[in-house]
Amino acid sequence: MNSNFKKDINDGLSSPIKTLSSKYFYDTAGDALFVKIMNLPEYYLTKAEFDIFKNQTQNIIKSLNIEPDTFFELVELGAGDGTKTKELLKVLISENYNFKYLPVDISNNALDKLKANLNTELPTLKVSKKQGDYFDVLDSLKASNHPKVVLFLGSNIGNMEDEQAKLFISKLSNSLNISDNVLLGVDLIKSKDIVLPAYNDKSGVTKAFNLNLLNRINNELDADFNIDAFSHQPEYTEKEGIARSFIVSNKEQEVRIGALDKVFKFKKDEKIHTEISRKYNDTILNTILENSQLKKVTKLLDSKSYFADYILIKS
Ligand code: AVI
Repeated sequence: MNSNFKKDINDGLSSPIKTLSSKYFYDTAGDALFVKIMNLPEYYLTKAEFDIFKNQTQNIIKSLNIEPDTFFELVELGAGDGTKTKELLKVLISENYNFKYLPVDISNNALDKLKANLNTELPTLKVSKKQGDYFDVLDSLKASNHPKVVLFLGSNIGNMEDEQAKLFISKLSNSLNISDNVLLGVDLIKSKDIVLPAYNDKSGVTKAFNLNLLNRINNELDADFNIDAFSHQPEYTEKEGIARSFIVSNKEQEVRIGALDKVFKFKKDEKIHTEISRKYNDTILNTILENSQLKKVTKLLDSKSYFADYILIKS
């Protein structure tokens, strides 16, 4: 990780338009800040998807190609703390479905916590954790021929550029067998007055989450970023349907990164692009699915129609 991290930081800060990848947000401090984000009043995404999982569990189950007597694997990519999934797991257990839950996450720490929590709350559930990057884990799905349901929730796909999302979906599709399902959770395009506060909360947690990337570079690559000399700047246009986060330099300054033995110059107001959070509608989803064998079965919405869980089938 460290050598990739070092190379990516060097490439991103050396390019004429500076960028840093949002995949590096999630160190221990970043994980904890993201948990706080999910509980913020402005961050509607988690609450909206929880509403679908809590109130439409039967609709989810009906739309999946599963039978109580046929064993299947329930794989979750980027499982996190499993709060939403537990609503589904509880009902599947109470209805005697024969399945195993396979949470996948980049963080072993998050997986251990989830497994311990599930052992206590749902002691009869069979759980097998897999640690890794989801792109890499997809290949290992092919190893078993059991029917599968793959959960990819939380609008995690929104943090990919469209080309990358297409590639990911076709790789996911190729790793599945005919009739397997995918449950894809996406945030929907809506007005700026709802989306922008979710990325610019009053209490400053999202600001700390974005700027934590500079802390991480300081800690892991021996850099001397002065965090107070940079600001958090989120942007969103409803027309495009993409929220973008930037770190902006408050003044002309130089930062030394010891591990690269290099000094980077920042102009006053120069931006570093850190994240995209793409919002979806049916047309955009169709484009992403275009070159895959995944077809839409159902679309489930929360009570405010802010968020959608699409159920897809490989055909
Ligand atoms: C993880 N991901 C879907 C979040 C999002 O909404 O794009 C990450 C996040 N970034 C700022 N706030 C939350």
